Amino acid sequence: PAGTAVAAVDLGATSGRVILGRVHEGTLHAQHVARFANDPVRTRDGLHWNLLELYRQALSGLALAERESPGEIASVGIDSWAVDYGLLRDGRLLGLPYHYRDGRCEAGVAAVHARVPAAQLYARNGLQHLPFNTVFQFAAEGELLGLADRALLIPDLLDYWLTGVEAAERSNASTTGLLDPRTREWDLELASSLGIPHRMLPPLIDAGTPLGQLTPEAAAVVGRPLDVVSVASHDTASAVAAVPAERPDFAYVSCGTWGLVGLELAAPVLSEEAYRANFTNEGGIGGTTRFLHNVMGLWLLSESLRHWEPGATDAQRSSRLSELLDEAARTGEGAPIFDVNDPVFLPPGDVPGRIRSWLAERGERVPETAAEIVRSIVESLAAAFADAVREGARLSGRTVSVIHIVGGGSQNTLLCQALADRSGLPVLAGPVEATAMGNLLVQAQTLGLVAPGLDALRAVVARSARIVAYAPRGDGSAA
Ligand code: LFR
Repeated sequence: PAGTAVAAVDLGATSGRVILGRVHEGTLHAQHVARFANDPVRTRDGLHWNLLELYRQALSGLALAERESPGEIASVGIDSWAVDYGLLRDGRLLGLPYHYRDGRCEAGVAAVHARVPAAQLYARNGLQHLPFNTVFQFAAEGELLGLADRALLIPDLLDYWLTGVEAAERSNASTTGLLDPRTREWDLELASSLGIPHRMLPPLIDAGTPLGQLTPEAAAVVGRPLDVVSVASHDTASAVAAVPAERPDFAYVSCGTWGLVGLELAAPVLSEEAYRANFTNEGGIGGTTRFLHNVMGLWLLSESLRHWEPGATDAQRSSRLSELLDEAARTGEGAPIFDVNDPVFLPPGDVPGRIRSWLAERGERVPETAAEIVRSIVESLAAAFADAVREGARLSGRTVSVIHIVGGGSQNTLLCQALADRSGLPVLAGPVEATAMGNLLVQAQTLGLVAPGLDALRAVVARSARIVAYAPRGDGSAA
């Protein structure tokens, strides 16, 4: 349909896309305009995002969208993965932003914990310990930090390049370790005690805040000075907003590179138990808390494929993965389960070899063929997802009666069925593009095209997406 459109730039850890959306009679129609690879680059000093390339691709995707729908795009919003940032001085980028899978953070973690012990840090920021949380990356910067007068998270940095406006959108700011999850303001006392100058932290804004028009330089590429709106710029926050839940007692798995598993709560849970279970309290839209745990996710499959098919294109790898999943489905029950959350699986490299060693070291059966390894990964992911749902429910004192899985993993039928079996709960799978839908619909709400509130947003998703239901087989004791 023609008429008012909104554009989402959604950057994932392995690919990015530009998607146009239109809301018609309460239904969202989304149209892919551009898709591009996100290939990090290793230089002498570590693993970096190719941010200029991502910015160029975003601009040219928007230019294409404007050419296809001249004059119809009412706003643009950007989301990406969390925690990573660029340091700036006088508006200029200092060095290439690091990839969170770079291994430089160990010293940063030790330095932070020497000043604020882990349990105390959690009591303040409610964030699960991940070695790459922004606060640890800052501590690993060394001298450079003192030169910077600003840090902007990836989507905020791209918004800044697009509009000249410096801000920190709250959903993503909540992954830095420097935001107070109760007040949703910067914890300036914590920043001071870690030697982080307050000037580094930009003014906070909520999803749905208009940022302004494209700069003349950006408008020259796109063809028109489009309006930019801040969305839930943390991809997981956009995805959770677009979970098509119709009742409150749901858990979610946002499954892409990572599997983000948890519940939506009205307030953070900062208990000793939540700290021990390493559950996080990230910010959702409408002041909600995303009480969740990071599980390793489809990364284990994509990185295994990269190892098995070194010279292949993305398309070749994904068709090989489909073949392997079909084969894996026929390998039968009883695949060996490994702990997907073991940090040995975090860095890029020979993931299949690490899985085999992990199992061998513990005297478990070692999968031999690629299909057997794929089956082991899928079953181990499903087991970890089911555990995290149970744990999240226990820690928050809530009952869960359905699991929604969204993102790329919702297309993996083997994974969805295994999740239903291992949790003993019905699983509703879809939409695949939950992140982009959350991005588009927050913009639609800002424009008044969708009624305000999370329930109204979710109702649009429920009407627009194809959802597949998986019923648990057995009683969940497979777990
Ligand atoms: C998912 C995600 C996770 C975050 C990880 C690293 O794409 O944003 O929520 O923990 O990437 O930034």
